Amino acid sequence: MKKINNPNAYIPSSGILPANVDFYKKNGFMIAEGLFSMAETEEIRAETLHIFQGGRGMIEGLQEAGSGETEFDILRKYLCIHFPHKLSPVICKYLSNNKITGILQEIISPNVKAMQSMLFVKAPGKPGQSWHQDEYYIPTRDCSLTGAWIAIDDADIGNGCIWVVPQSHKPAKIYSRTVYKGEEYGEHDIIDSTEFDESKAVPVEVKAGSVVFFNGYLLHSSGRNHSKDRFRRALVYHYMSAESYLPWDQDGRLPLQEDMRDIVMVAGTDPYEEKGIEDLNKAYLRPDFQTIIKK
Ligand SMILES: O=C(O)CCC(=O)C(=O)O
Repeated sequence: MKKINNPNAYIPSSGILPANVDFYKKNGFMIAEGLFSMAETEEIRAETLHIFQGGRGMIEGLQEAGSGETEFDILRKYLCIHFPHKLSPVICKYLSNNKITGILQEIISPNVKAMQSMLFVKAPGKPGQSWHQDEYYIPTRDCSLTGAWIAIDDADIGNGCIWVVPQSHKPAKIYSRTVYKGEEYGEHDIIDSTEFDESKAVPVEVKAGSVVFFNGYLLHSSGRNHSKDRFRRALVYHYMSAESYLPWDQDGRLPLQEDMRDIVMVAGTDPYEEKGIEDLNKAYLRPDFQTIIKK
């Protein structure tokens, strides 16, 4: 497994150091290897199957699991479910796990809220996610948006690990977009690769249980799962400073408000507590456009 060639990219198991925070501020990402134990990772892995088996309720697009279907048969149909924390107490529990929130408080603010979760299955053959910035989709505009990407399986180039362009968050600008016609990625609306130097991209290969933290303005992608028989499951949570408003319409799924309040406070106190919390988002399956087109 390839390592990032700067030791400060890796948070030691004894806890985050100022050198890690400096690395993160400069490069836009860092890694906590083995942050979750094998038992914790296994709990998330088992919950992933349970969700896709319909054990947390049927959602649109989920297919009833047939009686002789194996884990492989069930999971290979899916790419990703959005907002699994809305269905699953297990996924909800890890959203505010203090091993994650302790790190977030060092890089975001003492007060942190979460607004999104995504659970990727990425079966063998499934496409990757093209170059993008999470900030484009989740507009916080204060540079505090942070993804915590938890590897449920070992992730490497072969099964479609995350790639990042170090320091690409620095201009704090939204890069322009173009149409993509290749095969590696599942989307056709991607960041224009003439806008940045793709040769600077590095793969972030990690073992199961590791967590990759990345800034919302950082250019990142993931490759297609080119392996024959290995899933590339990952659970991603998104967080931001609780001090900032969140004017997010969830890609047109919600009416635009100045401050979307379907959030979970995961650390510190909520400066806007008087506004209350709303239950607006629902779990949904991400359409797998390439599979749909090829059908
Ligand atoms: O895990 C992946 O394949 C993509 C994840 C990602 O790009 C994200 O969480 O923003």
